[in-house]
Amino acid sequence: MATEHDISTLAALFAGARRITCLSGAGMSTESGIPDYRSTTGLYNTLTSEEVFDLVRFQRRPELFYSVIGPLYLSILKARPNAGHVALAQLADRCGKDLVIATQNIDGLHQKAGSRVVHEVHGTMDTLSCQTCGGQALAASFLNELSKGLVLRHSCGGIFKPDITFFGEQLPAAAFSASLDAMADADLVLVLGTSLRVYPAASLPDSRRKGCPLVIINRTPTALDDEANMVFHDSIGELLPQVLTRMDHGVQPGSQRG
Ligand code: CNA
Repeated sequence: MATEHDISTLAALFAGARRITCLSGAGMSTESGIPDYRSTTGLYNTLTSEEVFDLVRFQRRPELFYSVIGPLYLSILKARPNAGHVALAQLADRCGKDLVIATQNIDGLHQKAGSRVVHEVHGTMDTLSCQTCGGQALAASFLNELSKGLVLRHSCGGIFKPDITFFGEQLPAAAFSASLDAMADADLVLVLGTSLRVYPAASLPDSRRKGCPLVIINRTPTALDDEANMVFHDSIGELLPQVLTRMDHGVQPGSQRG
């Protein structure tokens, strides 16, 4: 658990930064009711395994993807941002920070919380592309089919694939390159709710400048913990709002090592 002193130190680090770049992962959204992959309650330990997001398997047997993921997809489309998403958005709006978010999440919740600069390095669930004609559609137009776990099809008869990055696909190049630039420009890097096990996204914080402070908030340890200035094995939705409140009460900018 973060102590009062930890919260003050983190608030001072935030207050002293101008350009904050954040890498977020599935743990950012568990408090919105969306399971992550690798926690004990995550998808890989409850519903399915990595192969459901394998591109070749999807192309051969799309029904295996939609029957498992369809109902979950529906709940993600309906999910609301949690206190962590809101606090992060307020770092820009209320605290005037130049905030860039590189997210591995495909749920759109950073944007729904009001964050304006969000690079979706694993794509988005909001849109679908036809594998035959390339036509696009909004996933929200298929709520009924998703709830029944049916394969989504374009009017041409082709199968729709969600615009998320499957294993075996390239990451969206523009989003990844913008994320690399934002890491290199940052004077504070935050890593929030990611096991840092999926590459190349997990390597993004390596592009930060030498000496740029790194803060990790993740319930379980990550491979970057040893490099970080501050590490919190806590809930993002509980910790971040406390840090914002501490900033509101006024902290002296500083960058103590925690
Ligand atoms: P992951 O490997 O499941 O890791 C999530 C991490 O978050 C774990 O280490 C948890 O300990 C931690 N965690 C969970 N809840 C919290 C919390 N409330 N506060 C702090 N830490 C928490 O997921 P990654 O994001 O690292 O893996 C990348 C994958 C997951 C990407 O390809 C995503 O597309 C994919 N994913 C996204 C979503 C989503 O968009 N919401 C959901 C599930 C998976």
